[in-house]
Amino acid sequence: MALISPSRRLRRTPFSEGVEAAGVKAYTVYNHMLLPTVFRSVEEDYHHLKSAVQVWDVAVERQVELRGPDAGRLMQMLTPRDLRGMMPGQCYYVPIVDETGGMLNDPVALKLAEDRWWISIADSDLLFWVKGIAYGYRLDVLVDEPDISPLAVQGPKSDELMARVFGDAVRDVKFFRFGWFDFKGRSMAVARSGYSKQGGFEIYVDGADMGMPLWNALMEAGKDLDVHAGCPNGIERIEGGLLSYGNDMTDENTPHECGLGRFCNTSTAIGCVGRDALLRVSQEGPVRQVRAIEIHGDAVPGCDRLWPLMAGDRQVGHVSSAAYSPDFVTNVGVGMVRMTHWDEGTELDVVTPTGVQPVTVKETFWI
Ligand code: THG
Repeated sequence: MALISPSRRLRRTPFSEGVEAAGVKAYTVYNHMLLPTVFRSVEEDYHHLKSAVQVWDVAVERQVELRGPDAGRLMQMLTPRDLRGMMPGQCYYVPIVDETGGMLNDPVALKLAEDRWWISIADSDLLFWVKGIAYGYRLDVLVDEPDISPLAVQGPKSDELMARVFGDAVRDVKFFRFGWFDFKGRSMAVARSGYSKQGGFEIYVDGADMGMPLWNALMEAGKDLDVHAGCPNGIERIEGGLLSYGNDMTDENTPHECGLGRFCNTSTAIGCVGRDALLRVSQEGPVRQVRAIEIHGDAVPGCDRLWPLMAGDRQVGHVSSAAYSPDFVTNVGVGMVRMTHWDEGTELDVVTPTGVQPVTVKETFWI
């Protein structure tokens, strides 16, 4: 593939210098920013993520900040997940839908205070939608993108590394909770979360000037833990069933089709956009849904377009992400499958650019 020309529109991050020094081999574009995808090789990165600890530049997880008296009301307008029980210090995975119930983003929301929230977004320009709703409803709330850049620490040795830099108290942070921790005199939110199933933290680095000092401190403190620069891993995240907005779902899909019905409380999320549309789908249920797809045979190429799923000569869905898994010794995939063919064990064929391969539909992902 040709190179991407650098320019101001393709934003660097506060950690880009460290990422380059670590020998990044490939990037993707996410929220108009560079997101590393490979350091040593996708497979080497995968084994290392599962056995050691990695530091990830996930500054592309931009924050949409809501601040002011109507912040809570606006947040509840944005998502069908009921936020009434959410306390400051909690993170919620929240589907964001449009007026038709179509997915606009699948961020992590952080409640900092009753009147202050961060929405840690996936790859779509959610800021415009949020500003539009705030303005259209004349809400008393400020909506902007603050100078906050998440840095993830992921892998089985994350607790040890984080304790060395932030102190032992960081070990007590529970899954999808965050606390405030000091780094060089700056207070930062540190959550137990991240886009892998290997455990770890996300540090919401406050101020671009703190990027490289924190990156370097983590690399220095973790030398004997074999810390290395890493990034969301394309194999591991499929094994774990972590969905990728724009790849595995778009605004053509409802949360229920994405398997995110458990994060929707359509009857109690009063005032949320898309509620009427979702009330219908939550009662009737979706007619197609995300499934784990095991692809038999040779290692598949990268998936950069939808691959049709066929039952004989009838298309019954598609595969949207796939990779060869060294640990499960098979190809793992994410697909969207029609109700008639979504049961565990259903055998279908997938049409990849390199040929037709048999697949099995699975009820659950690998990890
Ligand atoms: N962390 C933060 N922001 C993010 C991501 C992240 N923004 C972009 C992208 N990732 C958003 N998508 C996801 C997808 C899955 C999860 C988080 C964000 C996730 N899911 C867990 C799971 O499915 O096992 C837990 C969900 C739960 O039980 O609440 O973590 O990674 N800051």
